Amino acid sequence: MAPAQRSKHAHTIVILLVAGVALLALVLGLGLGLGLRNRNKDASAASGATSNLSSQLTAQNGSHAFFIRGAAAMAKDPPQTREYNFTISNVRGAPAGVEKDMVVVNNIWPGPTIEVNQHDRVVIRVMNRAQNATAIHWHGLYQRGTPFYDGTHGITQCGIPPGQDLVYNFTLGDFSGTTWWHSHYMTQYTDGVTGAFIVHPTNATVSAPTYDTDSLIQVGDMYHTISDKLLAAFTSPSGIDGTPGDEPVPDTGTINGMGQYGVNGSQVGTCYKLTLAPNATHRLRIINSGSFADVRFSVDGHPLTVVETDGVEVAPYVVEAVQVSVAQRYSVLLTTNNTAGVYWMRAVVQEDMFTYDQPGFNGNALGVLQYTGVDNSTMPDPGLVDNNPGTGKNLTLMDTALLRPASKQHPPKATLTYKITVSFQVTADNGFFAFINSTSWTPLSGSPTLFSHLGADTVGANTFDNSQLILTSPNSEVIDLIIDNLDDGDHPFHLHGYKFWIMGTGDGRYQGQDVDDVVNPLLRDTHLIPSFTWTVLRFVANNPGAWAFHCHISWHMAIGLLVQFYTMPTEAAGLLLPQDMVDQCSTEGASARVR
Ligand SMILES: *[C@@H]1O[C@H](CO)[C@@H](O)[C@H](O)[C@H]1NC(C)=O
Ligand SMILES: *[C@@H]1O[C@H](CO)[C@@H](O)[C@H](O)[C@H]1NC(C)=O
Ligand SMILES: *[C@@H]1O[C@H](CO)[C@@H](O)[C@H](O)[C@H]1NC(C)=O
Ligand SMILES: *[C@@H]1O[C@H](CO)[C@@H](O)[C@H](O)[C@H]1NC(C)=O
Ligand SMILES: *[C@@H]1O[C@H](CO)[C@@H](O)[C@H](O)[C@H]1NC(C)=O
Ligand SMILES: *[C@@H]1O[C@H](CO)[C@@H](O)[C@H](O)[C@H]1NC(C)=O
Ligand SMILES: *[C@@H]1O[C@H](CO)[C@@H](O)[C@H](O)[C@H]1NC(C)=O
Ligand SMILES: *[C@@H]1O[C@H](CO)[C@@H](O)[C@H](O)[C@H]1NC(C)=O
Ligand SMILES: *[C@@H]1O[C@H](CO)[C@@H](O)[C@H](O)[C@H]1NC(C)=O
Ligand SMILES: *[C@@H]1O[C@H](CO)[C@@H](O)[C@H](O)[C@H]1NC(C)=O
Ligand SMILES: *[C@@H]1O[C@H](CO)[C@@H](O)[C@H](O)[C@H]1NC(C)=O
Ligand SMILES: *[C@@H]1O[C@H](CO)[C@@H](O)[C@H](O)[C@H]1NC(C)=O
Ligand SMILES: [Cu+2]
Repeated sequence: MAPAQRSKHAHTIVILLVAGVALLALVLGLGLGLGLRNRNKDASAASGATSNLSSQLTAQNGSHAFFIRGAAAMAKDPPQTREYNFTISNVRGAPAGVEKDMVVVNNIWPGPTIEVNQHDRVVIRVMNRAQNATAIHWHGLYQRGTPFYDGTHGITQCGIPPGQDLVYNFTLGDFSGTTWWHSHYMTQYTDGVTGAFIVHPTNATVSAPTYDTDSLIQVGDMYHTISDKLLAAFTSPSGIDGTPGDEPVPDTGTINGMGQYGVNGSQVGTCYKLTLAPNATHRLRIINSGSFADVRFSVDGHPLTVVETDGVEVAPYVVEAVQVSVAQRYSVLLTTNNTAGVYWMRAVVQEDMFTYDQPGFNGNALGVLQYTGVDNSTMPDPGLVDNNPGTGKNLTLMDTALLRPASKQHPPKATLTYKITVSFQVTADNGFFAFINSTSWTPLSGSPTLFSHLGADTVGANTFDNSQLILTSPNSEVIDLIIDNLDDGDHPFHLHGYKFWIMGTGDGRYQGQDVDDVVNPLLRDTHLIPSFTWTVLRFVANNPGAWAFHCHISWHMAIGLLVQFYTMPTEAAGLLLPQDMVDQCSTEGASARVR
């Protein structure tokens, strides 16, 4: 829900930044390897489990923490099991200079990067030392044979209760490319439970891009307030700003956990600095791990060649800026063929969906691309900070409709069609909820779909408990999912367990248009469905399990914008559930709805 109305804050930032730049340059020049988090000067430890992030947070190695080993180095590793320990806790942090409550993994944000080869086994021990329950979703991975490790609270598991652990243990199957992991428990990921997940292909295709370095660019909007409070305000009868349904507007944006914010006339925060060798080709893996807004990423003076979307290699497509919706990923190649120097890197939070002015909002997150050998204290021209892509004169924005898989796609004909509608409504009790048809999803406490087998026996579309709309298909059906977005907002929809082909889109409602003649449609796992449009997505439903299809905007999912597919339920029911997961359901209890 988002009446279009642009707010105008961008210009206030210019003056503020200059001071910040000087400070930043000093800090980086000292070689503290931080760039990472701005240490809070007067951290006031809040209640209970909340601790002092400035003392807890371990600095990753400056910008180099976001370089990954890369495919060539990883190819030398034999197939293996890769183990990770994730400790979740409540902390105070100041990623963009302003202290806030966070929930993070291993005291860092973005959280630890998982980098593996395609056929490796991954074992992640999640130790929940936070105040609330959690569940970690490995976005975009198929979990074939292990749907119970998909990490979706209410669908594939009960939450991991505070104080308890859960080991996720799975192999990668067919997925390779750029993805991420995040909490799938309420709106918890908004508070910082996010990180990158990179899978290198073991059988590289002819079309595979070649590059000299490989690094991560995790971007997103960011809120200074803990998500619970924002959600409560959002769902209150009067809404967060007096209008029910107006989503919380973020405060700022970040690049790899760093951003800037203007406070009382001076800029606080740090810039992420990426140092790259000249005359080389560099792969940047852009991930929008934010909660609400699209982010437009660009690097001054450097065109970007898009080569991957959500783990799918695409035909090279040169743009000045890449627009990334929440939960989407793109790999781009950047050639350092400009004059050796320093350039602004920009992650501009898009304001199209914002419905009110957020005082102090700074959506123009800046980072620095520096050529190796250039003096570390050099900063790009402050006079250029307001040169946002899209407002410049000759910038070419990426048009997602022009993205084409490098390996030509021939989707099979659909054998089963489901149609759903997306809408938002104020209910009789003055609540504001999101609906798929007439169902607004809410997790059933202690009873996730995959464990209760809700809907497993009833092929077709069925609603249970007034809150669970479950679309069940018995065999390897080829499903066309037709979505009519009746809302005035855009929604980045994500399907768990699969990728889908984008068969067709158009204005208004779907009227029976033929979508079978599309040539080489894009395949991905997260797709932005614009306001008042229809979309047809197709997938081969051959992965046993219960899979969420939902809007990835944190606020929208939390108020119910989710439908479930139960595919090959007989096979799913035949899988042995890990006993510790079953036990955690009795801890969660079946007493009350979570919402
Ligand atoms: C937080 O940690 C820093 C560094 O150890 C310390 O200087 C500061 O006093 C601590 N603040 C609180 C409120 O504990
Ligand atoms: C970080 O730097 C330290 C000290 O220079 C080094 O021992 C460590 O291996 C580095 N870690 C990473 C992830 O690069
Ligand atoms: C994870 O933690 C366990 C228990 O503390 C430890 O034995 C193990 O070595 C750790 N694994 C990794 C990969 O850090
Ligand atoms: C998380 O825990 C805190 C403290 O117990 C509580 O106030 C809050 O409502 C909880 N949030 C959720 C989403 O359960
Ligand atoms: C992970 O699963 C494999 C295959 O079932 C099993 O052999 C291994 O012991 C498991 N590892 C852990 C840590 O549970
Ligand atoms: C590797 O990919 C090629 C081309 O896609 C395919 O023909 C071959 O079977 C694959 N090999 C393996 C071991 O997967
Ligand atoms: C900014 O100014 C306001 C009003 O004077 C004050 O309440 C607030 O504490 C100041 N914030 C900072 C970070 O100095
Ligand atoms: C630099 O490389 C890009 C390809 O990434 C190309 O489009 C551009 O024209 C080159 N610029 C110069 C100055 O050679
Ligand atoms: C890149 O290569 C060109 C041609 O070899 C050379 O003139 C230029 O100085 C190099 N640029 C940098 C930054 O090293
Ligand atoms: C810049 O900083 C890096 C490490 O932070 C250091 O290795 C390098 O020598 C410095 N370069 C210059 C030109 O100061
Ligand atoms: C287009 O971009 C080039 C360099 O990227 C710049 O020199 C030129 O002024 C721009 N043209 C316009 C009309 O903005
Ligand atoms: C949802 O509603 C539409 C329009 O009323 C209807 O055509 C469709 O069959 C419904 N879908 C499901 C899954 O019930
Ligand atoms: Cu949405």
